[in-house]
Amino acid sequence: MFESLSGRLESIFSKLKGRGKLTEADVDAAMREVRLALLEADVNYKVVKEFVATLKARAIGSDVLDSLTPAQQVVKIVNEELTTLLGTTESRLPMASQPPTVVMMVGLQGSGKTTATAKLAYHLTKQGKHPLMIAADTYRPAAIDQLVALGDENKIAVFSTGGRPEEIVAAGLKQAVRQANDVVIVDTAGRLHVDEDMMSEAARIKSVAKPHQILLVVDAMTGQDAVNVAESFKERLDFDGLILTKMDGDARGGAALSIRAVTGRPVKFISLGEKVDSLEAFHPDRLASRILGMGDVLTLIEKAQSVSDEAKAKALTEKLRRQEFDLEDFLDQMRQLRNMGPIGQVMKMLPGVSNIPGMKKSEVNDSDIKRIQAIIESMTPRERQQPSIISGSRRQRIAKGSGTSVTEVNQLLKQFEQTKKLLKSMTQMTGKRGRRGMFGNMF
Ligand SMILES: Nc1nc2c(ncn2[C@@H]2O[C@H](COP(=O)(O)OP(=O)(O)OP(=O)(O)O)[C@@H](O)[C@H]2O)c(=O)[nH]1
Ligand SMILES: [Mg+2]
Repeated sequence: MFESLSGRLESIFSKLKGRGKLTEADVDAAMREVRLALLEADVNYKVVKEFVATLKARAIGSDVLDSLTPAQQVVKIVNEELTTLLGTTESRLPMASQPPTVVMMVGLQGSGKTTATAKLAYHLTKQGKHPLMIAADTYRPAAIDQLVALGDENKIAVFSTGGRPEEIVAAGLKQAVRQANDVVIVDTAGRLHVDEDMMSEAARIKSVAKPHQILLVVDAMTGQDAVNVAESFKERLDFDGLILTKMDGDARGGAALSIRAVTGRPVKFISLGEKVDSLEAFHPDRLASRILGMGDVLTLIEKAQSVSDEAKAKALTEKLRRQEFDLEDFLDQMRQLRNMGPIGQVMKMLPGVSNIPGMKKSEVNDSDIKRIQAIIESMTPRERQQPSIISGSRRQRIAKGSGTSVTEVNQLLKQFEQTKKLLKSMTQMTGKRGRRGMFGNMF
């Protein structure tokens, strides 16, 4: 997700940071590069134009250029403006005061509606809701079976019956009331292109379902096509928010960065894979930081919390406080990270990780973890507890013992120090707020 844009922006800003004092011409040149990077990421050209104009107006002011850290100020401004572009605030799914809350999914064929229906339902069950999915796609023969199978697999209620889509929806809503489902998600049929047939069917379903929210599902990999589709849907049907799917395959990010500015509708969720648990709430601020390589620590924490072990968490917080966090804990932590799903995704959320050689992009995999494990297991217990004693000759011995190189051992030790620092600053942060366990729950 956003790999190419992220890489480009990082190199633009590291050049800028290398300069110290900045002139107007420096900022101007950097902004030209930002503009190109965004265009290459397939961001809508009007959006790019406005975005860069805003950035320039803010960055060329004397309070930036004359500040002690002008390059950092520029990055900060870019971060803020990216957040604004993506949507400023987190987009929630509002619940109706009178349940059930009805959500209607619309979108082109193959955009990911049916899977997104199940993912959203799954997401809501994690929040204690009891959703009912209504299979109202009578256009594609296997569509109903697909939703029923997803429901069975994930223990989510599905309503299906014969008849026309609007009849199915009416019957499904009655069932939801009978079964006291608090959320109803209606899966509808897509077509290959925006056409009259699809739009009128969607309108008929809308008039029966009276949805509180219409969510348009678009495939992020289709870039500006997704934006055009969204514009058509807005004209013909209107919708309340977007689900961007296949973000896992979208290295450029053009749709995500343009769609809100173009349609005026917020992105509410992004989907990062085929599995049912791959839907994430959309957080513009976190995504902006991720794009700028500043890491997405909050999402990491949330992911971690879902696989956390309360007892270990307390022990770790305690160790950090006593400054006893050692390489054993580090290894343990790495193993826990592996439990969190696609390891590359998780690691990339840590600030600075993308700068560690060999950890670049999504190359972090199980073999990296195995290497880390081999290196740590080649150390003596004392070395693991007190990494500061690992001298040059010890490093050579450890490299030999683990079948790695001294460089790899050095990298690991550096990464250990960075992690320790990060963890420490985070426990202090949460400690100050007096909230036990925000980060403590992590491991
Ligand atoms: N990699 C990846 N694949 C996805 C994602 N979302 C959906 N898919 C895949 O995209 C394909 C189409 O998804 P569906 O949910 O069936 O699409 P649909 O919009 O319901 O399609 P129709 O019912 O034909 O209109 C499936 O193979 C999904 O597994 C995602 O976020 N990432
Ligand atoms: Mg479908």
